[in-house]
Amino acid sequence: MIELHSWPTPNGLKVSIFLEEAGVEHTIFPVNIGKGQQFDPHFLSFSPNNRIPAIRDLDPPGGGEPITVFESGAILFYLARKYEKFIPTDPRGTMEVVQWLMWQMGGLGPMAGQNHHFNIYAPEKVPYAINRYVNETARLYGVLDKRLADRDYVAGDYSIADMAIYPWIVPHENQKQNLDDFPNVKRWFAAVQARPAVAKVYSEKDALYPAGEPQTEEEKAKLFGLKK
Ligand SMILES: N[C@@H](CCC(=O)N[C@@H](CS)C(=O)NCC(=O)O)C(=O)O
Repeated sequence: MIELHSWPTPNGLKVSIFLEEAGVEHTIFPVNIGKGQQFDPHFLSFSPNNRIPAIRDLDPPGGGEPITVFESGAILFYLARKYEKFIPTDPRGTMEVVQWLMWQMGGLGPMAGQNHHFNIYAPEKVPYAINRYVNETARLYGVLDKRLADRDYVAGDYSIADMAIYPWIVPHENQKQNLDDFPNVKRWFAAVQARPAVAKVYSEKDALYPAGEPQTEEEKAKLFGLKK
């Protein structure tokens, strides 16, 4: 049994996509990051960066104590290896997937995340920051578009690299990106979106993660690191 400690953000949903695609039995433990639940001592004991998602594998390969994993890319890699799905086993194929997984983790995720922050959440509009992150997001979409020019998926067959990237393309409008400018990304996006497992994750997320009470100003300040 896999425990998924998560919230329906791009980094959280990529793990849900894997679990759904692979048909892995799991239990969701919502961690409402708007309400500060990422600072709960139990969650921090296996997710020391106070960020979702994290997993606990109660039946780890080889037995013994549960294996815990934080960082969504590491989680996808762990699950893909454990269930031998959505990552090739040969070194060349493995590294094709890992490179693009790392590209998402180190590039697209952080840049699009800052793009969201300065476009949507920042209390003041800072044109320099908005332009920087919108332009960098566009550059990364261009890299992805080029990569997809002569292949259906990012790294050979549909893999954990596609699962990691897709949730970060879903909010393209918030990121001030037009998919018509990236025709290969647009085609790929439609193909991933049409997968039954992906559609299921997105249609069920609101019911699985109840929003609860509205966020207070204090909780908001804590989430954005303005208050300890
Ligand atoms: N590199 C991390 C990033 C995780 C991350 O930033 N998670 C966000 C939600 S998408 C979070 O938990 N934020 C809570 C906070 O900032 O306190 C990963 O991919 O797992």
